[in-house]
Amino acid sequence: MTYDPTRRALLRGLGAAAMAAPLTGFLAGCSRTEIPGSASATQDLLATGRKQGFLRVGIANEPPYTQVTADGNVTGAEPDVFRAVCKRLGINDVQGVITPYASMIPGLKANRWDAIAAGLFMKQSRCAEVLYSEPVIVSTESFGVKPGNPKKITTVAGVLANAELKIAVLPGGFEDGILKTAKVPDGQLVKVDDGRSGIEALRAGRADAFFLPTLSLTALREKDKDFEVTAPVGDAPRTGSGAAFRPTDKTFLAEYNKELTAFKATSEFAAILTKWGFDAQTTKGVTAAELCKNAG
Ligand code: 6CS
Repeated sequence: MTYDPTRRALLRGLGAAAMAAPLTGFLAGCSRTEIPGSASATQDLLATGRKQGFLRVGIANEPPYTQVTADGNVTGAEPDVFRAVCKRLGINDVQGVITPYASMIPGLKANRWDAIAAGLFMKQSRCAEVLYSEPVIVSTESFGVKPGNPKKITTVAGVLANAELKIAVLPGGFEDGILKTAKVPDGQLVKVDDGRSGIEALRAGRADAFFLPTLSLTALREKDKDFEVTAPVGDAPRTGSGAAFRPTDKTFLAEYNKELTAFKATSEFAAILTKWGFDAQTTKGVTAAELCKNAG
């Protein structure tokens, strides 16, 4: 899987806003809906993917769900499974485009990428906009807290019960949605760009906790021991994710799910998930339909 450095360099240059804006300058002469190399302009994603030899996916950079290595390789549990299933469909390469979670679906609908493989957790509002594959990952949420968890932050209900508490979240992320659904006032939410800035907010005392998937916090703690990860949050919904496609790509989804189901029965699938710290057993019997019932 290759990471498209020119696009990253471009996006880095243009900053967050550019993540959502069409890169008109760079792609002079191209209409908004037709990005060279993007398969989105045609109805037949599979044929186009096979013909051009790759698909583009929206990703984050949040190990173990997604990771971009120093040499530009795009990996992590979701992209690795996506790549393997694409190969089974005769599409040998996948190009990753980093974007915030809140921009993943708008970018997919604006044909900036052909799919999302980032650990974008299923919930009602998202399932109403995109077609999710069957789940690849089932996981949990936790709070990153100061050593010893001095404010005893362990549940969503506990956050709601103490208006003093400030919780760092990714804007438009699943955790932001959980707190909003629980009617936690906006004033208690501290918006941060990514994992590292969430930990910074905690260290600087701008937040009392950072709400993120358990394994993402655990990965962050490998580099920075200055915080603790709580046990999975009991009153947070079970999270699950798979690849996401445009509503117009029903045919592709059907082919993709067929190969994914076969792939999930292989030791290679289990090996990918285990490598990234996930338990392949947890997806057993869990369906997209079920996870799409998650509120928010
Ligand atoms: O689906 C989401 O929005 C969340 N997913 C991951 C893997 N990390 C945080 C993000 O909020």
